[in-house]
Amino acid sequence: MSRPNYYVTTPIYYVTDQPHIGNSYPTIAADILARYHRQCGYDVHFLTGTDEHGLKVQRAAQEHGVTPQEHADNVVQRYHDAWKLLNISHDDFIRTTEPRHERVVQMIFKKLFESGDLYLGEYRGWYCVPCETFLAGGEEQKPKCPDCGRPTEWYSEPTYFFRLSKYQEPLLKLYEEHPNFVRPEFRLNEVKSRVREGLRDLSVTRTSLEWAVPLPFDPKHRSYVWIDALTNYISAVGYGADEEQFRKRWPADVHVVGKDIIWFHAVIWPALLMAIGVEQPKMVFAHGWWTHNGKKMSKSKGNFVKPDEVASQYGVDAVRYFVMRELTFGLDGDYRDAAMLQRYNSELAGDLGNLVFRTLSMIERYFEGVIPDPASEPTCPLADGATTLYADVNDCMTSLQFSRALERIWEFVRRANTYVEERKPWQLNKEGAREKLGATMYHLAEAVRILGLLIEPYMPASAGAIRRQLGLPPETRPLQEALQWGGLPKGIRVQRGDPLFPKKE
Ligand code: ME8
Repeated sequence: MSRPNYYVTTPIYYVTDQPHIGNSYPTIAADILARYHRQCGYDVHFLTGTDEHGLKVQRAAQEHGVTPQEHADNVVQRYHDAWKLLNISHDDFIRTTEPRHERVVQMIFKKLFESGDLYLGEYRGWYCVPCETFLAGGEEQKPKCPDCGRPTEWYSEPTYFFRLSKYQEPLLKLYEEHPNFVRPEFRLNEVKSRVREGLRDLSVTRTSLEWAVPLPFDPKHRSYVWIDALTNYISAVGYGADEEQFRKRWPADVHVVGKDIIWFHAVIWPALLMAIGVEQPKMVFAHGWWTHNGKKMSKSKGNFVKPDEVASQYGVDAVRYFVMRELTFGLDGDYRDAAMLQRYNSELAGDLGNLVFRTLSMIERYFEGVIPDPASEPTCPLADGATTLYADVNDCMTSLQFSRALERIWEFVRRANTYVEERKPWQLNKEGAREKLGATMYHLAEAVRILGLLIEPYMPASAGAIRRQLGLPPETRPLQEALQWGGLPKGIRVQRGDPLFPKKE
């Protein structure tokens, strides 16, 4: 039987920026979705990449005295290094300067032109270079960019327009028929009300831009960076080149994006797909924005939270855990150094680390490291908890409620720690109640095994350490089956390691 497919994407990051906690956030979220779906038996395709064209890159390269391609080649390496450090398991990394991508951008422009959805006109207006967005308003207005507040530049030149106005009704129908298309719901409502106000045709080419994909039928004109960028989601999976791969992968299950780029993904992208006759992705999920100790992160303030710096202090898994646990995915929040330390010490070192360490220590102490037979008590109160846990976690994962999933998993961690206090293995040992002690230790080890599986998408390295300490081979069964209570074989030898999360000051 063939496995179901799952295709998840991140935004492709500008090579004018570099990795920080903000752009690591959607990447970690997408990684968790990819890992979870692999665990559940899906054939997963996880795409990330870099956005390498546009005026911003052209200018950054000039400043550094290199060609735009050289500039992109330098910066892309920082993303590769960061994703490696953060244990990101992408299946593909697309760069918009690759021929496999540029070909598709050109093909799309040709298609749009032939169908009449692209026409030549005159663009006059204001352009925000850092945000790569065009603004309405006459020449006398000199508007500031509504997103970043910086001054804009005046442009006037012939341009091709994409007939976005034609898609107002079809888009509203799409949102009506597929309310999951944009999540969270409040973002969908914002998008709907803006679309209801009306859509203007979109200027999608520039003659003044050198560092962009030329139109095949009019090469003086080059692609506006957003049409180029959005196309990555289909060019990377064979659109127009490998029909079999494209049919297998598309539509995407979820595009994870920041709230700043929801308009492009919830309006322009679906309109473009309608225009070229391609099926819509199933979901665009917009996450919120991080500040740092209450302040917006920016180059001028130099206050970016750097994942490598936090990881060198707490470990990679703790970074992944913290960003997913701290914020409700979809809402804004603040990265506070004190909150990181607090969650690390109480939830990772105190709750989970302690449970794993004491369980394995007691099995070594009381049973020479061999998992005992639970025959005298084949079930225990933890078993019921584990059954409902899977259903809850699965609901959370399919609706991208990462923080809630972790909260549920930690209820189980705490329940298992309470079980230790209730059963008092040290006392059972003193009393010589071997069977009861054996059952207790088996059930605790089983709880640890199950926790290892459930935290795997979030903290893959710690999950691997738990599995190895329990003496288990890599899990090959689909998650739901692997989570069945009693899956831990008796008689295997455990090997306690160092504490997973040593306490920090
Ligand atoms: O917009 N908090 O690329 P980009 C949370 N190339 N998320 C943040 C963040 C913060 N402080 N800062 C950045 C682009 N992000 C385009 C995308 S997609 C076809 C093209 C995240 O390098 C957030 O997800 O500016 C945002 O959408 C993404 O980084 C933008 O990265």
